[in-house]
Amino acid sequence: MTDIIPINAAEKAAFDRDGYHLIRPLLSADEAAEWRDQINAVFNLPAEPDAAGEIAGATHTLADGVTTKEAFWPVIFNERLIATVRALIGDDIRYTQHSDLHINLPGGRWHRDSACRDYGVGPDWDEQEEPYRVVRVAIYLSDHTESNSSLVVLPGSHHRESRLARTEYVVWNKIRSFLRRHGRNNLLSHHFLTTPRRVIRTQPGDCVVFDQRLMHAGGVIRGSAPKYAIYLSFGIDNRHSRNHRAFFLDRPTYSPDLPAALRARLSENGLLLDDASETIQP
Ligand SMILES: O=C(O)CCC(=O)C(=O)O
Repeated sequence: MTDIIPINAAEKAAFDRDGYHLIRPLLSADEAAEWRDQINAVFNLPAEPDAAGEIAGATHTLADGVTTKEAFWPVIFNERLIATVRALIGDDIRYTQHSDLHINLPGGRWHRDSACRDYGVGPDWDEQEEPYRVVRVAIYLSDHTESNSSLVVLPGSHHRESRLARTEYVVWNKIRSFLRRHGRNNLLSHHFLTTPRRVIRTQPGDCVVFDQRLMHAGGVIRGSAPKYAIYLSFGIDNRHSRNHRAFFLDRPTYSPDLPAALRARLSENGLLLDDASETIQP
């Protein structure tokens, strides 16, 4: 353990209230550039500076890439990240997998990342016996001014949702799906009328830690440079975290077997979640 003091009481209160916390920056500009090149290597793309031109307009994604690609394991064990997640949700955290590597993931629909995505429906919303403390960690490696890279969140939507807000995101999502089918996804920015939204315009090395139940959307991308992101997940050692991992392991793109060396390292660092034993569908 190091002496990192990651957040203060006001930031912890804001996380509990709003459902997200921005670490700006988690990584230096040089580290962000190194991770962009590591991601390029995964997709057999050239290193920077040649990469930008070749990547422009193309999307590359690898589900569970942080788990399956050893080069990315240092992200899981980043001391500042671990200390911050502990300060936000509790000391007894585990790696809950649910990782991704993205280049240019197009601006997305409003959604939650939790297993139970409809507000109030399903065990993710039942905190009578155990608190829900599962977070998604989104590490952004691109500058908003060059790529329009952003994450849009509805603060507090992990705790409440009005019928009006629900109707509104359903409508926006229908419009987005329609535009997508017609190749016009980028036309529609992420407006929201019935509840405040926050647009986090990313700088390279930014990290957003958010409750998996928080309503969010990847912002529309455009510009001269690609948008790069690394995603992973942690939760405290309880049923909600097990359910979350089990939910994603049910998808064919996620790796049910942790690589043995990663399993050993997680175990040494107290971050290994016992095997997922149940799958709870939304
Ligand atoms: O592109 C982004 O920044 C957001 C991606 C996202 O919403 C997700 O992976 O769940």
